[in-house]
Amino acid sequence: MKRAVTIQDISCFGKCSLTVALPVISAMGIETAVIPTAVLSTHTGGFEGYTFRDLTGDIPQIAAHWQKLGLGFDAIYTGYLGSPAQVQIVSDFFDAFGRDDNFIVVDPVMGDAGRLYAGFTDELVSGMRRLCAKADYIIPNMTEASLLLDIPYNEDADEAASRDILRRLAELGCRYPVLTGVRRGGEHGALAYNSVSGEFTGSFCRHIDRQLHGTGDIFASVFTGAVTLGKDLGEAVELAVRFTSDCITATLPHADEVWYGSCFELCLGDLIDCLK
Ligand code: PXL
Repeated sequence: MKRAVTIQDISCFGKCSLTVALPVISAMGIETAVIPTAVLSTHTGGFEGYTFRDLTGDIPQIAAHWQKLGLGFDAIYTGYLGSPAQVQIVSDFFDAFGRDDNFIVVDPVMGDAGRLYAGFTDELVSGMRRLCAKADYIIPNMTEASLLLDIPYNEDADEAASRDILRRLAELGCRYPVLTGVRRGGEHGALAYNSVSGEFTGSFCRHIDRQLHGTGDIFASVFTGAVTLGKDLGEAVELAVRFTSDCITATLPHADEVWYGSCFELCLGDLIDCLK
């Protein structure tokens, strides 16, 4: 059985980060270890007065125990990280657990729709840039790509502009950048760049004009699971685009009740079926 570890916060209510990554990657038949980086009462996107317990100090202790046990992982996948100090500790985790025969996915969770998430600073952005340099795959959305590259946010970036962004993302030091939120006519999807072969690969589906929380985490979780299972870059992007789109579609009838996240649970059965 393949084994992944995902490192991100647990938002107790509101579907994102670990409450998405753990069920999605597990459903793909992959053992999924977790390191919760913080416990929040809710995610930070739209809820007032959320609590935030920082678990940064626990991460090196967890890592040290795992090293003593001789544990290893086929995939290491990081998402939302709450502070620059945490980014450095995760970077140390990569040094300790990264191997030639495993891979690292960094989803540089920092913002959406042209804005940084609450509480994030320039220092976090530069830490995330350094973390991306250590990853095999990075999965920024357009907002995060513009922060990483220090360029203006371009909501309407077309395929040609997206290719240019991907080439520049690879120059940060990551071989396989994947850009989400790419527009192509009336479609929406993701474009990936294999900087080793120079090839681009993308997947698109009908654009649904609906901003939902946690869709980036759904995409990154399915993508990580797919690569862990041996899918190639194009197949992983295709599966992640299709599943994320299915989750958004499944949420539309419930949209008033679930503005805090998508109904991905309704689609897990199909994800399992399509991997059989
Ligand atoms: O979905 C990304 C995410 C993860 N974790 C927390 C968040 C967000 C987005 O807002 O607030 C705590």
